[in-house]
Amino acid sequence: VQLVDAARGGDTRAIARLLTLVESGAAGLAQVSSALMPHVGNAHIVGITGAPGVGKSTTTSALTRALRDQGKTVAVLAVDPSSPFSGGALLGDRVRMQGHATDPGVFIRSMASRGHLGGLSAATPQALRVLDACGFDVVLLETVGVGQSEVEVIGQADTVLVLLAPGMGDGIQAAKAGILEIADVFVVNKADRDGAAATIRELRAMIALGTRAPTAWKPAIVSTVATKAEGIDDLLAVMDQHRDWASRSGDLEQRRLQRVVREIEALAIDRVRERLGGAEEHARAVLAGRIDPYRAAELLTYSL
Ligand SMILES: Nc1nc2c(ncn2[C@@H]2O[C@H](COP(=O)(O)OP(=O)(O)OP(=O)(O)O)[C@@H](O)[C@H]2O)c(=O)[nH]1
Ligand SMILES: [Mg+2]
Repeated sequence: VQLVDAARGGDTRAIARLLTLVESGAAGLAQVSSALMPHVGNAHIVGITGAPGVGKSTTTSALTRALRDQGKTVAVLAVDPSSPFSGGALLGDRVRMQGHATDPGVFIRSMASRGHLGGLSAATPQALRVLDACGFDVVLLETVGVGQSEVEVIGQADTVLVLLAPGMGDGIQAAKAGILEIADVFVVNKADRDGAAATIRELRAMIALGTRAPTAWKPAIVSTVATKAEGIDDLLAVMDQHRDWASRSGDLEQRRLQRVVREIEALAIDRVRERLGGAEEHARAVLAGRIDPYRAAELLTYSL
């Protein structure tokens, strides 16, 4: 709890230590969590996702610079749900983000899943809470890849940016993972390349065909050249518009509510799982044909 005070006072090492606690799922987390609670709810959490190489890290860096120019403080949380270790991609990101290394208004951290159950989906909301409570105006939550776990992680954001690049055929890839449905803003990056206009047309057509309710937010499309910071100011403006719309319409509150519902359920399920003990003995009985899986589930939950 002292650690929480230090972190809120802007002590970068204290923030980092809190995040390590969260990441490792250490005991004492509940106490930390409750100390954070009175201070959360002010940060704008912006998720950034898209296929590998589309320009997420470059965009994150450009957004960070532009937000700093507006006088806002920024935390960047790079999350890699698919690999248990922070690999090369994140290393490369460190190099890209180096321009912000000496700026006390910017905090950068990467998280990998460390292989434990429920790992990142459980750790991400806590980590966001830490950064929110520490007073960062904007938290940029960057994921690697577009799989199911990325959708889960990015679902923690108030505003979701989905990055595409011309000619990568990733529109369709992303659609499979369900990421298009959760986009609030489509960012067509690498607009300096051929095919950007075609990608925008495809997106417009897709949005027009979409099944979202008429009162819902209509996903915006912004084109950028992240390497030259082109379109970044437009992107910031759209991010703000979305945030304003979301708080006015009640969408933000609804999202936050659903997020906490999922978080509580996940924590509760962990507890139940702990109390259940192993199912292996019952599994053997099922395999041997002595009982069926329904009966096994009954036996397993008998003591709950
Ligand atoms: N031409 C062009 N290249 C870009 C643009 N934005 C990023 N790049 C380049 O694309 C490459 C990948 O960019 P990253 O920002 O690392 O992409 P990423 O999505 O973070 O990649 P992963 O983390 O590996 O998934 C780099 O070489 C960038 O310099 C752009 O707007 N135009
Ligand atoms: Mg990256």
